[in-house]
Amino acid sequence: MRRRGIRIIDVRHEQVAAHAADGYARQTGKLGCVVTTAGPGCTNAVTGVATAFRSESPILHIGGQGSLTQHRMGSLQDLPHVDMMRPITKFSESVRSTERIADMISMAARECFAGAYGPSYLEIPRDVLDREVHVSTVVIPKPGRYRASVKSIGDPRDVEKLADLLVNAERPAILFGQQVWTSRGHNEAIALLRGLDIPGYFNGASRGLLPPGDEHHFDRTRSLAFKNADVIVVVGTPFDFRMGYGKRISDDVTLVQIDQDYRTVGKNRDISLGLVGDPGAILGAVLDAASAKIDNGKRQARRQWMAKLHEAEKLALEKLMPLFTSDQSPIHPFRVAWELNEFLRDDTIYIGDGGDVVTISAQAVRPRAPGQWMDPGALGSLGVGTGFALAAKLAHPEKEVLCYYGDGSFGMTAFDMETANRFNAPYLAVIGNNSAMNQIRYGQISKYGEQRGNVGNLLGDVPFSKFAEMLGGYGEEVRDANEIQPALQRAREAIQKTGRSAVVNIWVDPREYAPGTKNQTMYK
Ligand SMILES: Cc1ncc(C[n+]2csc(CCOP(=O)(O)OP(=O)(O)O)c2C)c(N)n1
Ligand SMILES: [Mg+2]
Repeated sequence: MRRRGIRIIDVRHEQVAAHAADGYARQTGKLGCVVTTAGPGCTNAVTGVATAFRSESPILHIGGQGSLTQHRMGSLQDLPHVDMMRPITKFSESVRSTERIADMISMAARECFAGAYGPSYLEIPRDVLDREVHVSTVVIPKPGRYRASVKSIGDPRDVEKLADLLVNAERPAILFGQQVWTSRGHNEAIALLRGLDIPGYFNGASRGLLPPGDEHHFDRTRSLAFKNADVIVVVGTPFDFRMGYGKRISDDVTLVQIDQDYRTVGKNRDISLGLVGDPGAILGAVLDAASAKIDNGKRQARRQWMAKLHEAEKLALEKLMPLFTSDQSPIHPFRVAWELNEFLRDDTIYIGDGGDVVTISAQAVRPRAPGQWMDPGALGSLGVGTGFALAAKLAHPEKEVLCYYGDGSFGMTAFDMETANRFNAPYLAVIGNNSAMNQIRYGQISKYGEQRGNVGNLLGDVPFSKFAEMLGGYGEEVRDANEIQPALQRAREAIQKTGRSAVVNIWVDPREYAPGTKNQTMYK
Protein backbone atom coordinates (compact mmCIF):
# COMPACT_ATOMS: atom_id res chain seq x y z
CA MET A 1 0.00 0.00 0.00
CA ARG A 2 2.77 2.39 0.97
CA ARG A 3 4.53 1.79 -2.33
CA ARG A 4 1.34 2.88 -4.07
CA GLY A 5 1.22 6.07 -2.04
CA ILE A 6 -1.59 4.95 0.26
CA ARG A 7 -1.06 5.49 3.96
CA ILE A 8 -3.08 3.41 6.41
CA ILE A 9 -4.22 5.16 9.57
CA ASP A 10 -5.57 2.47 11.84
CA VAL A 11 -7.89 3.95 14.44
CA ARG A 12 -9.60 2.46 17.46
CA HIS A 13 -13.22 3.21 16.62
CA GLU A 14 -14.79 3.00 13.17
CA GLN A 15 -16.85 6.15 13.79
CA VAL A 16 -13.59 8.05 14.11
CA ALA A 17 -12.31 6.41 10.92
CA ALA A 18 -15.35 7.66 9.00
CA HIS A 19 -15.12 11.16 10.49
CA ALA A 20 -11.42 11.19 9.64
CA ALA A 21 -12.15 10.23 6.02
CA ASP A 22 -14.68 13.08 5.93
CA GLY A 23 -12.18 15.44 7.55
CA TYR A 24 -9.51 14.43 5.06
CA ALA A 25 -11.86 15.16 2.15
CA ARG A 26 -12.72 18.57 3.63
CA GLN A 27 -9.06 19.42 4.16
CA THR A 28 -7.68 18.22 0.84
CA GLY A 29 -10.59 18.42 -1.61
CA LYS A 30 -9.80 14.81 -2.46
CA LEU A 31 -11.78 11.64 -1.88
CA GLY A 32 -11.49 10.39 1.71
CA CYS A 33 -11.52 6.65 2.25
CA VAL A 34 -12.64 4.57 5.22
CA VAL A 35 -12.30 0.79 5.35
CA THR A 36 -14.17 -1.23 7.95
CA THR A 37 -14.93 -4.82 8.74
CA ALA A 38 -18.41 -6.24 8.22
CA GLY A 39 -21.30 -5.99 10.68
CA PRO A 40 -20.42 -3.90 13.75
CA GLY A 41 -17.54 -2.26 11.87
CA CYS A 42 -20.06 -0.96 9.39
CA THR A 43 -22.65 0.07 11.99
CA ASN A 44 -20.00 1.90 14.00
CA ALA A 45 -19.08 3.88 10.88
CA VAL A 46 -22.69 4.81 10.10
CA THR A 47 -22.63 8.12 12.00
CA GLY A 48 -19.51 9.21 10.15
CA VAL A 49 -20.91 8.28 6.75
CA ALA A 50 -24.24 9.93 7.59
CA THR A 51 -22.43 13.08 8.67
CA ALA A 52 -20.58 13.14 5.33
CA PHE A 53 -23.91 12.60 3.57
CA ARG A 54 -25.61 15.61 5.19
CA SER A 55 -22.41 17.68 4.78
CA GLU A 56 -21.93 16.67 1.13
CA SER A 57 -18.43 15.42 1.77
CA PRO A 58 -16.96 12.96 -0.78
CA ILE A 59 -15.88 9.76 0.96
CA LEU A 60 -15.68 6.14 -0.10
CA HIS A 61 -16.56 3.57 2.53
CA ILE A 62 -15.30 0.08 1.70
CA GLY A 63 -16.77 -2.57 3.96
CA GLY A 64 -16.25 -6.28 4.41
CA GLN A 65 -18.79 -9.07 4.12
CA GLY A 66 -18.84 -12.82 4.62
CA SER A 67 -17.98 -14.96 1.61
CA LEU A 68 -20.49 -15.19 -1.23
CA THR A 69 -20.32 -18.98 -0.77
CA GLN A 70 -21.92 -18.41 2.67
CA HIS A 71 -24.47 -15.87 1.48
CA ARG A 72 -27.40 -15.74 3.94
CA MET A 73 -26.15 -18.78 5.85
CA GLY A 74 -25.55 -16.83 9.05
CA SER A 75 -21.84 -16.04 8.73
CA LEU A 76 -19.99 -14.04 11.38
CA GLN A 77 -20.78 -10.29 11.28
CA ASP A 78 -23.24 -10.70 8.43
CA LEU A 79 -25.65 -7.79 7.93
CA PRO A 80 -27.48 -6.32 4.93
CA HIS A 81 -24.89 -3.54 4.63
CA VAL A 82 -25.83 -2.39 1.16
CA ASP A 83 -29.48 -1.86 2.15
CA MET A 84 -28.44 -0.18 5.40
CA MET A 85 -26.10 2.23 3.71
CA ARG A 86 -28.25 3.08 0.69
CA PRO A 87 -30.30 5.94 2.24
CA ILE A 88 -27.19 7.68 3.59
CA THR A 89 -24.98 7.37 0.52
CA LYS A 90 -25.14 8.34 -3.15
CA PHE A 91 -24.17 4.84 -4.23
CA SER A 92 -24.29 1.60 -2.28
CA GLU A 93 -23.40 -1.70 -3.92
CA SER A 94 -21.78 -5.07 -3.38
CA VAL A 95 -18.95 -6.24 -5.61
CA ARG A 96 -19.89 -9.67 -6.91
CA SER A 97 -16.65 -10.65 -8.66
CA THR A 98 -12.98 -9.91 -8.18
CA GLU A 99 -12.66 -8.75 -11.78
CA ARG A 100 -15.06 -5.88 -11.04
CA ILE A 101 -13.42 -4.41 -7.92
CA ALA A 102 -11.43 -1.64 -9.59
CA ASP A 103 -14.22 -0.74 -11.98
CA MET A 104 -16.78 -0.51 -9.20
CA ILE A 105 -14.47 1.65 -7.14
CA SER A 106 -14.40 4.05 -10.08
CA MET A 107 -18.22 3.99 -10.22
CA ALA A 108 -18.43 4.75 -6.51
CA ALA A 109 -15.88 7.56 -6.79
CA ARG A 110 -17.69 9.06 -9.80
CA GLU A 111 -20.88 9.20 -7.75
CA CYS A 112 -19.07 10.92 -4.87
CA PHE A 113 -18.44 13.93 -7.12
CA ALA A 114 -21.67 13.91 -9.15
CA GLY A 115 -23.68 17.06 -8.41
CA ALA A 116 -23.43 17.80 -4.70
CA TYR A 117 -20.61 15.68 -3.30
CA GLY A 118 -21.23 12.85 -0.87
CA PRO A 119 -20.34 9.36 0.31
CA SER A 120 -20.42 6.01 -1.49
CA TYR A 121 -20.42 2.57 0.05
CA LEU A 122 -18.91 -0.54 -1.49
CA GLU A 123 -19.17 -3.96 0.11
CA ILE A 124 -16.55 -6.54 -0.86
CA PRO A 125 -17.25 -10.12 0.25
CA ARG A 126 -14.32 -12.10 1.59
CA ASP A 127 -13.93 -14.57 -1.25
CA VAL A 128 -14.23 -11.78 -3.82
CA LEU A 129 -11.42 -9.98 -2.01
CA ASP A 130 -9.19 -13.07 -1.62
CA ARG A 131 -9.43 -14.50 -5.14
CA GLU A 132 -6.56 -13.89 -7.54
CA VAL A 133 -7.39 -12.95 -11.12
CA HIS A 134 -5.25 -12.17 -14.11
CA VAL A 135 -4.91 -8.46 -14.73
CA SER A 136 -5.86 -8.93 -18.41
CA THR A 137 -9.41 -9.90 -17.35
CA VAL A 138 -9.98 -6.72 -15.41
CA VAL A 139 -11.11 -3.18 -16.26
CA ILE A 140 -8.77 -0.84 -14.37
CA PRO A 141 -9.76 2.81 -14.79
CA LYS A 142 -6.82 5.20 -14.72
CA PRO A 143 -6.66 8.09 -12.26
CA GLY A 144 -7.70 11.30 -14.00
CA ARG A 145 -9.21 9.37 -16.90
CA TYR A 146 -12.32 7.79 -15.48
CA ARG A 147 -14.54 10.85 -14.97
CA ALA A 148 -15.31 14.24 -16.48
CA SER A 149 -14.71 17.66 -14.98
CA VAL A 150 -17.45 18.82 -12.64
CA LYS A 151 -16.67 22.50 -13.19
CA SER A 152 -19.90 23.22 -15.04
CA ILE A 153 -21.32 26.76 -15.18
CA GLY A 154 -24.88 25.66 -15.94
CA ASP A 155 -26.92 27.79 -18.35
CA PRO A 156 -24.73 30.65 -19.70
CA ARG A 157 -27.84 32.86 -20.13
CA ASP A 158 -28.46 32.66 -16.40
CA VAL A 159 -24.86 33.67 -15.74
CA GLU A 160 -25.53 36.83 -17.77
CA LYS A 161 -28.78 37.42 -15.89
CA LEU A 162 -27.04 37.18 -12.54
CA ALA A 163 -24.25 39.51 -13.70
CA ASP A 164 -26.93 42.06 -14.70
CA LEU A 165 -28.68 41.72 -11.35
CA LEU A 166 -25.46 42.26 -9.40
CA VAL A 167 -24.08 45.26 -11.33
CA ASN A 168 -27.46 46.96 -10.96
CA ALA A 169 -27.91 46.09 -7.30
CA GLU A 170 -27.55 48.79 -4.65
CA ARG A 171 -27.95 46.63 -1.55
CA PRO A 172 -26.84 43.10 -2.47
CA ALA A 173 -25.63 40.40 -0.08
CA ILE A 174 -24.11 37.02 -0.81
CA LEU A 175 -24.18 34.06 1.57
CA PHE A 176 -21.51 31.45 0.88
CA GLY A 177 -22.21 27.96 2.19
CA GLN A 178 -20.10 24.90 2.62
CA GLN A 179 -20.08 23.85 -1.06
CA VAL A 180 -18.02 26.92 -1.90
CA TRP A 181 -15.19 25.54 0.18
CA THR A 182 -15.64 21.81 -0.53
CA SER A 183 -15.62 22.47 -4.28
CA ARG A 184 -12.73 24.94 -3.84
CA GLY A 185 -14.55 27.92 -5.30
CA HIS A 186 -13.16 30.28 -2.65
CA ASN A 187 -10.91 32.34 -4.93
CA GLU A 188 -13.76 33.09 -7.34
CA ALA A 189 -16.07 33.85 -4.41
CA ILE A 190 -13.62 36.37 -2.98
CA ALA A 191 -12.89 37.90 -6.40
CA LEU A 192 -16.60 38.48 -6.98
CA LEU A 193 -17.08 40.24 -3.64
CA ARG A 194 -14.08 42.46 -4.26
CA GLY A 195 -14.71 43.00 -7.95
CA LEU A 196 -18.26 44.26 -7.46
CA ASP A 197 -18.11 45.49 -3.84
CA ILE A 198 -20.65 43.18 -2.29
CA PRO A 199 -20.84 42.21 1.40
CA GLY A 200 -20.16 38.52 1.98
CA TYR A 201 -21.56 36.24 4.68
CA PHE A 202 -20.18 32.77 5.34
CA ASN A 203 -21.54 29.67 7.01
CA GLY A 204 -20.30 26.17 7.83
CA ALA A 205 -17.11 25.20 6.05
CA SER A 206 -17.02 28.54 4.24
CA ARG A 207 -16.27 30.42 7.44
CA GLY A 208 -12.77 31.77 7.04
CA LEU A 209 -13.00 32.31 3.28
CA LEU A 210 -12.08 35.88 4.11
CA PRO A 211 -10.09 36.82 7.20
CA PRO A 212 -11.83 38.79 9.96
CA GLY A 213 -11.40 42.53 9.40
CA ASP A 214 -11.49 42.20 5.63
CA GLU A 215 -13.58 44.91 4.02
CA HIS A 216 -15.92 42.37 2.41
CA HIS A 217 -16.23 40.05 5.40
CA PHE A 218 -19.43 40.32 7.47
CA ASP A 219 -20.66 38.03 10.20
CA ARG A 220 -22.97 39.74 12.69
CA THR A 221 -25.50 41.44 10.43
CA ARG A 222 -26.88 38.74 8.20
CA SER A 223 -30.52 39.20 9.27
CA LEU A 224 -30.25 42.94 8.93
CA ALA A 225 -28.65 42.67 5.49
CA PHE A 226 -31.19 40.12 4.28
CA LYS A 227 -34.03 42.29 5.58
CA ASN A 228 -32.86 45.38 3.69
CA ALA A 229 -31.19 43.87 0.61
CA ASP A 230 -32.45 44.30 -2.95
CA VAL A 231 -30.61 41.21 -4.22
CA ILE A 232 -29.63 38.15 -2.16
CA VAL A 233 -27.49 35.37 -3.58
CA VAL A 234 -27.27 32.10 -1.67
CA VAL A 235 -24.44 29.86 -2.81
CA GLY A 236 -23.93 26.24 -1.90
CA THR A 237 -26.15 25.96 1.14
CA PRO A 238 -29.74 24.73 1.28
CA PHE A 239 -32.78 26.46 2.75
CA ASP A 240 -32.75 24.06 5.68
CA PHE A 241 -33.21 24.62 9.44
CA ARG A 242 -30.10 26.81 9.54
CA MET A 243 -31.85 29.21 7.16
CA GLY A 244 -35.30 28.90 8.75
CA TYR A 245 -36.20 26.95 5.57
CA GLY A 246 -35.97 30.23 3.68
CA LYS A 247 -39.15 31.55 5.35
CA ARG A 248 -37.41 34.51 6.94
CA ILE A 249 -36.41 35.95 3.54
CA SER A 250 -38.99 38.34 2.12
CA ASP A 251 -40.82 37.43 -1.07
CA ASP A 252 -40.15 40.94 -2.40
CA VAL A 253 -36.38 40.58 -2.62
CA THR A 254 -34.66 39.23 -5.71
CA LEU A 255 -33.39 35.88 -4.46
CA VAL A 256 -30.81 33.91 -6.44
CA GLN A 257 -29.69 30.42 -5.52
CA ILE A 258 -26.60 28.62 -6.81
CA ASP A 259 -26.02 24.99 -5.93
CA GLN A 260 -24.26 21.88 -7.15
CA ASP A 261 -27.47 19.90 -6.74
CA TYR A 262 -30.46 20.54 -8.98
CA ARG A 263 -32.74 19.19 -6.23
CA THR A 264 -31.65 21.84 -3.74
CA VAL A 265 -32.40 24.88 -5.89
CA GLY A 266 -35.88 26.27 -5.20
CA LYS A 267 -36.47 23.70 -2.46
CA ASN A 268 -38.60 24.93 0.50
CA ARG A 269 -39.17 28.36 -1.05
CA ASP A 270 -39.45 30.06 -4.43
CA ILE A 271 -36.47 31.84 -5.96
CA SER A 272 -36.08 34.51 -8.61
CA LEU A 273 -33.23 32.77 -10.41
CA GLY A 274 -31.53 29.41 -9.96
CA LEU A 275 -28.17 28.20 -11.26
CA VAL A 276 -26.93 24.63 -11.03
CA GLY A 277 -23.27 23.81 -11.38
CA ASP A 278 -19.92 24.33 -9.76
CA PRO A 279 -20.01 27.35 -7.42
CA GLY A 280 -16.50 28.58 -8.29
CA ALA A 281 -16.99 28.15 -12.04
CA ILE A 282 -20.32 30.00 -11.91
CA LEU A 283 -19.05 32.83 -9.70
CA GLY A 284 -15.98 33.26 -11.91
CA ALA A 285 -18.14 33.42 -15.04
CA VAL A 286 -20.49 35.92 -13.35
CA LEU A 287 -17.58 38.22 -12.50
CA ASP A 288 -16.27 37.99 -16.07
CA ALA A 289 -19.70 38.84 -17.45
CA ALA A 290 -20.20 41.65 -14.92
CA SER A 291 -16.83 43.30 -15.50
CA ALA A 292 -17.96 44.60 -18.88
CA LYS A 293 -21.15 46.08 -17.44
CA ILE A 294 -20.07 47.88 -14.27
CA ASP A 295 -22.00 51.00 -13.37
CA ASN A 296 -19.98 53.23 -11.06
CA GLY A 297 -23.02 54.96 -9.59
CA LYS A 298 -24.36 51.63 -8.37
CA ARG A 299 -20.92 50.67 -7.09
CA GLN A 300 -20.92 53.82 -4.95
CA ALA A 301 -24.33 52.86 -3.58
CA ARG A 302 -22.99 49.40 -2.74
CA ARG A 303 -20.00 50.89 -0.95
CA GLN A 304 -22.31 53.01 1.18
CA TRP A 305 -24.40 49.92 1.93
CA MET A 306 -21.26 48.10 3.07
CA ALA A 307 -20.28 51.05 5.27
CA LYS A 308 -23.70 50.97 6.93
CA LEU A 309 -23.43 47.26 7.57
CA HIS A 310 -19.93 47.73 9.02
CA GLU A 311 -21.37 50.24 11.50
CA ALA A 312 -24.02 47.71 12.51
CA GLU A 313 -21.34 45.00 12.84
CA LYS A 314 -19.40 47.21 15.22
CA LEU A 315 -22.44 47.86 17.37
CA ALA A 316 -23.31 44.16 17.47
CA LEU A 317 -19.81 43.33 18.67
CA GLU A 318 -19.85 46.06 21.30
CA LYS A 319 -23.07 44.60 22.67
CA LEU A 320 -21.40 41.23 23.14
CA MET A 321 -18.17 42.55 24.68
CA PRO A 322 -19.33 42.42 28.32
CA LEU A 323 -19.96 38.69 27.93
CA PHE A 324 -16.74 38.09 25.98
CA THR A 325 -14.70 39.81 28.68
CA SER A 326 -16.69 38.57 31.69
CA ASP A 327 -14.49 37.39 34.54
CA GLN A 328 -17.31 35.80 36.45
CA SER A 329 -16.80 32.58 38.33
CA PRO A 330 -17.64 29.91 37.26
CA ILE A 331 -16.28 30.93 33.86
CA HIS A 332 -18.78 32.25 31.34
CA PRO A 333 -18.72 30.18 28.12
CA PHE A 334 -18.73 33.43 26.10
CA ARG A 335 -15.41 34.31 27.71
CA VAL A 336 -13.91 30.99 26.60
CA ALA A 337 -15.10 31.69 23.07
CA TRP A 338 -13.41 35.09 23.10
CA GLU A 339 -10.15 33.71 24.51
CA LEU A 340 -10.09 30.94 21.90
CA ASN A 341 -10.37 33.50 19.13
CA GLU A 342 -7.57 35.55 20.68
CA PHE A 343 -5.46 32.41 20.85
CA LEU A 344 -5.85 31.31 17.20
CA ARG A 345 -2.85 31.63 14.95
CA ASP A 346 -3.10 32.42 11.25
CA ASP A 347 -2.68 28.71 10.54
CA THR A 348 -4.91 27.19 13.23
CA ILE A 349 -7.57 24.81 11.99
CA TYR A 350 -10.51 25.24 14.37
CA ILE A 351 -12.89 22.35 14.97
CA GLY A 352 -16.11 22.65 16.95
CA ASP A 353 -17.55 19.47 18.45
CA GLY A 354 -20.19 19.92 21.10
CA GLY A 355 -23.49 21.44 22.02
CA ASP A 356 -23.93 24.82 23.60
CA VAL A 357 -20.31 25.72 24.29
CA VAL A 358 -19.51 25.21 20.62
CA THR A 359 -22.59 27.10 19.42
CA ILE A 360 -21.41 29.97 21.61
CA SER A 361 -17.88 29.75 20.23
CA ALA A 362 -19.22 30.54 16.76
CA GLN A 363 -20.06 34.04 18.04
CA ALA A 364 -16.41 34.83 18.66
CA VAL A 365 -14.14 32.45 16.79
CA ARG A 366 -13.08 33.75 13.40
CA PRO A 367 -10.80 31.38 11.48
CA ARG A 368 -8.09 33.27 9.65
CA ALA A 369 -7.97 31.34 6.38
CA PRO A 370 -10.15 29.15 4.13
CA GLY A 371 -10.64 25.59 5.34
CA GLN A 372 -9.74 26.41 8.90
CA TRP A 373 -13.24 25.98 10.28
CA MET A 374 -14.70 22.50 10.67
CA ASP A 375 -18.09 21.61 12.13
CA PRO A 376 -20.32 18.55 11.84
CA GLY A 377 -22.71 20.30 9.47
CA ALA A 378 -26.42 19.63 9.08
CA LEU A 379 -26.45 16.27 10.89
CA GLY A 380 -25.22 18.00 14.04
CA SER A 381 -23.32 14.90 15.11
CA LEU A 382 -21.47 15.05 18.40
CA GLY A 383 -18.17 13.18 18.33
CA VAL A 384 -16.79 14.42 14.99
CA GLY A 385 -13.91 16.29 16.61
CA THR A 386 -11.37 13.55 17.19
CA GLY A 387 -11.56 12.18 13.64
CA PHE A 388 -11.55 15.67 12.15
CA ALA A 389 -8.53 16.66 14.25
CA LEU A 390 -6.61 13.53 13.32
CA ALA A 391 -7.32 14.05 9.61
CA ALA A 392 -6.63 17.78 9.68
CA LYS A 393 -3.24 17.30 11.31
CA LEU A 394 -2.30 14.46 8.96
CA ALA A 395 -3.35 16.49 5.92
CA HIS A 396 -1.57 19.62 7.17
CA PRO A 397 1.22 18.65 9.58
CA GLU A 398 2.56 22.21 9.42
CA LYS A 399 -0.67 23.71 10.78
CA GLU A 400 -1.95 23.90 14.33
CA VAL A 401 -5.13 21.97 15.04
CA LEU A 402 -7.46 22.94 17.88
CA CYS A 403 -10.66 21.13 18.71
CA TYR A 404 -13.13 22.73 21.09
CA TYR A 405 -15.34 20.05 22.63
CA GLY A 406 -18.27 19.92 24.97
CA ASP A 407 -17.67 17.49 27.82
CA GLY A 408 -20.47 15.33 26.42
CA SER A 409 -18.87 15.25 22.98
CA PHE A 410 -15.36 14.63 24.24
CA GLY A 411 -16.55 11.49 26.02
CA MET A 412 -17.86 10.04 22.77
CA THR A 413 -14.72 9.61 20.66
CA ALA A 414 -11.75 10.91 22.67
CA PHE A 415 -9.94 7.60 22.87
CA ASP A 416 -8.62 8.06 19.37
CA MET A 417 -6.50 10.89 20.70
CA GLU A 418 -4.14 7.97 21.25
CA THR A 419 -4.26 7.33 17.48
CA ALA A 420 -3.39 10.97 16.82
CA ASN A 421 -0.39 10.62 19.15
CA ARG A 422 0.63 7.30 17.59
CA PHE A 423 0.69 8.88 14.12
CA ASN A 424 2.52 12.03 15.22
CA ALA A 425 -0.58 14.10 14.62
CA PRO A 426 -0.96 15.86 17.98
CA TYR A 427 -3.67 18.43 18.49
CA LEU A 428 -4.96 20.70 21.19
CA ALA A 429 -8.24 19.63 22.77
CA VAL A 430 -10.04 22.33 24.70
CA ILE A 431 -13.12 21.29 26.64
CA GLY A 432 -15.89 23.60 27.77
CA ASN A 433 -16.88 21.45 30.72
CA ASN A 434 -20.31 22.07 32.26
CA SER A 435 -20.76 18.48 33.47
CA ALA A 436 -23.89 18.22 31.38
CA MET A 437 -25.43 17.84 27.96
CA ASN A 438 -26.39 21.45 28.37
CA GLN A 439 -27.97 22.22 25.03
CA ILE A 440 -30.51 19.49 25.68
CA ARG A 441 -30.81 20.34 29.36
CA TYR A 442 -32.02 23.83 28.60
CA GLY A 443 -34.95 22.64 26.52
CA GLN A 444 -35.94 20.08 29.13
CA ILE A 445 -35.79 22.56 32.01
CA SER A 446 -37.82 25.16 30.18
CA LYS A 447 -40.42 22.58 29.21
CA TYR A 448 -40.65 20.53 32.39
CA GLY A 449 -39.18 22.76 35.14
CA GLU A 450 -35.94 22.40 37.16
CA GLN A 451 -36.88 19.22 38.92
CA ARG A 452 -38.03 17.16 35.98
CA GLY A 453 -35.74 18.93 33.54
CA ASN A 454 -32.48 17.63 34.94
CA VAL A 455 -33.14 14.08 33.85
CA GLY A 456 -30.94 12.19 31.42
CA ASN A 457 -28.62 15.09 30.73
CA LEU A 458 -26.32 15.47 33.75
CA LEU A 459 -22.78 14.15 33.52
CA GLY A 460 -20.11 13.61 36.16
CA ASP A 461 -17.36 16.14 36.97
CA VAL A 462 -14.47 14.67 35.00
CA PRO A 463 -10.96 16.16 35.19
CA PHE A 464 -10.24 15.47 31.52
CA SER A 465 -6.72 16.91 31.72
CA LYS A 466 -5.68 13.58 33.22
CA PHE A 467 -6.80 11.91 30.01
CA ALA A 468 -4.09 13.73 28.07
CA GLU A 469 -1.56 12.87 30.77
CA MET A 470 -2.52 9.21 30.56
CA LEU A 471 -1.58 9.34 26.87
CA GLY A 472 1.75 11.01 27.62
CA GLY A 473 0.63 14.56 26.86
CA TYR A 474 0.04 17.80 28.72
CA GLY A 475 -3.14 18.49 30.64
CA GLU A 476 -4.47 21.40 32.65
CA GLU A 477 -7.64 22.25 34.58
CA VAL A 478 -8.85 25.86 34.34
CA ARG A 479 -11.31 27.42 36.81
CA ASP A 480 -10.32 31.08 36.59
CA ALA A 481 -11.12 33.11 33.45
CA ASN A 482 -7.78 34.88 33.60
CA GLU A 483 -6.01 31.54 33.45
CA ILE A 484 -7.55 30.51 30.11
CA GLN A 485 -5.02 32.27 27.88
CA PRO A 486 -1.87 31.25 29.80
CA ALA A 487 -3.13 27.65 30.00
CA LEU A 488 -3.72 27.55 26.25
CA GLN A 489 -0.23 28.90 25.66
CA ARG A 490 1.34 26.30 27.93
CA ALA A 491 -0.56 23.57 26.10
CA ARG A 492 0.61 24.90 22.73
CA GLU A 493 4.23 24.84 23.87
CA ALA A 494 3.87 21.38 25.37
CA ILE A 495 2.50 19.98 22.10
CA GLN A 496 5.48 21.40 20.26
CA LYS A 497 7.87 19.95 22.82
CA THR A 498 6.33 16.52 23.38
CA GLY A 499 4.60 15.82 20.06
CA ARG A 500 1.60 14.65 22.10
CA SER A 501 -1.91 16.01 22.19
CA ALA A 502 -2.84 18.25 25.10
CA VAL A 503 -6.12 18.83 26.94
CA VAL A 504 -7.16 22.11 28.52
CA ASN A 505 -10.27 21.35 30.55
CA ILE A 506 -12.13 24.59 31.23
CA TRP A 507 -14.90 24.48 33.82
CA VAL A 508 -17.74 26.67 32.53
CA ASP A 509 -20.96 27.83 34.12
CA PRO A 510 -23.72 25.26 33.51
CA ARG A 511 -26.34 28.00 33.98
CA GLU A 512 -25.32 29.76 30.76
CA TYR A 513 -26.79 28.84 27.39
CA ALA A 514 -26.46 29.94 23.78
CA PRO A 515 -29.03 32.44 22.50
CA GLY A 516 -30.10 29.98 19.80
CA THR A 517 -30.69 27.34 22.45
CA LYS A 518 -32.80 29.74 24.49
CA ASN A 519 -34.93 30.55 21.44
CA GLN A 520 -34.84 26.89 20.42
CA THR A 521 -34.20 28.10 16.88
CA MET A 522 -32.78 24.73 15.84
CA TYR A 523 -36.27 23.27 16.02
CA LYS A 524 -38.08 26.11 14.28
C1 LIG B 1 -24.32 11.83 18.50
C2 LIG B 1 -25.30 12.81 19.05
N1 LIG B 1 -26.04 12.48 20.12
C3 LIG B 1 -26.92 13.37 20.65
C4 LIG B 1 -27.09 14.60 20.09
C5 LIG B 1 -28.07 15.62 20.68
N2 LIG B 1 -27.33 16.66 21.37
C6 LIG B 1 -27.11 17.88 20.81
S1 LIG B 1 -26.27 18.90 21.81
C7 LIG B 1 -26.15 17.75 23.02
C8 LIG B 1 -25.43 18.06 24.30
C9 LIG B 1 -23.96 18.05 24.11
O1 LIG B 1 -23.29 18.18 25.33
P1 LIG B 1 -21.83 18.80 25.37
O2 LIG B 1 -21.01 18.25 24.28
O3 LIG B 1 -21.33 18.62 26.75
O4 LIG B 1 -22.08 20.33 25.05
P2 LIG B 1 -22.92 21.38 25.94
O5 LIG B 1 -24.25 21.55 25.30
O6 LIG B 1 -23.02 20.85 27.33
O7 LIG B 1 -22.13 22.63 25.89
C10 LIG B 1 -26.80 16.57 22.64
C11 LIG B 1 -26.87 15.35 23.48
C12 LIG B 1 -26.31 14.89 18.94
N3 LIG B 1 -26.40 16.07 18.31
N4 LIG B 1 -25.41 13.99 18.46
MG1 LIG C 1 -21.52 19.86 28.36
